[in-house]
Amino acid sequence: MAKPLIGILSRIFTEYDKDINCIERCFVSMDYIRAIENSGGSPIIIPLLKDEESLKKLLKDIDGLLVPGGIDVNPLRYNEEPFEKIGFISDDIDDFDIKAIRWTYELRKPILGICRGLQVINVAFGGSLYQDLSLKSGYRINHWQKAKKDTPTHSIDIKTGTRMFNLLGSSAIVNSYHHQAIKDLAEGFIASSLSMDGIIESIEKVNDGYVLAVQWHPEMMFNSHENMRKIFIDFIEECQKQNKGEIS
Ligand SMILES: [Mn+2]
Repeated sequence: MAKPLIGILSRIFTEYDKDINCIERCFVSMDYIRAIENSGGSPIIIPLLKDEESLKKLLKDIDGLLVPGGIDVNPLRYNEEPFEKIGFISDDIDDFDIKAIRWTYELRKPILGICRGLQVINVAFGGSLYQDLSLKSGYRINHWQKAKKDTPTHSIDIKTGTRMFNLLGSSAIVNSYHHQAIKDLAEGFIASSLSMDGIIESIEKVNDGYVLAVQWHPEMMFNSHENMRKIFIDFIEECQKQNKGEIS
């Protein structure tokens, strides 16, 4: 059986150089590529396209979509004005991510979201975000660790009966690099895990289609933590089952 083709949505890096001026480059972090290829998938980078026909063509060709980390989602997407602690935002990247997520979901192909991926999936399906964790009242733990990228720093409680529970069991310790989090969870999803300060650390679509997303970075923990490999292997196995469909 052929390996499933996994599209990874790219990000934009603007290089400032005194000789070249600012050059925009399209990239995907190597950890995502390695995690997919070491889990039995064939990764392919999807460039930040504006042409809808070209994007749909690529989404029809892939067997699953990985929505990686990145900058903040524009709060106007969930009907909020920007708070002063909002980070970098880009309408081009929001348009690209949200279209790719909705069309891939229409095709009922599996979607795995990581970090911003979780946040933009929640917004694409009608949910909202805390623009900064300081806006959530009460006890808070550190969600931006000062430690090596594969160091697990905070624990999560995983809800019984969820897909994440089947993969990781009732608890896990994860790495953490986020200053935002889900506020209102999109309809049709459940929060499959929470940190000790009540932040939603993973979500999954209930019943209809495979959409699974995590707030931490399992791709950075892939080599050193066997449990994190299970998330990618589960996603790749699900992609293997897919038949190619049509976008309406
Ligand atoms: Mn966290």
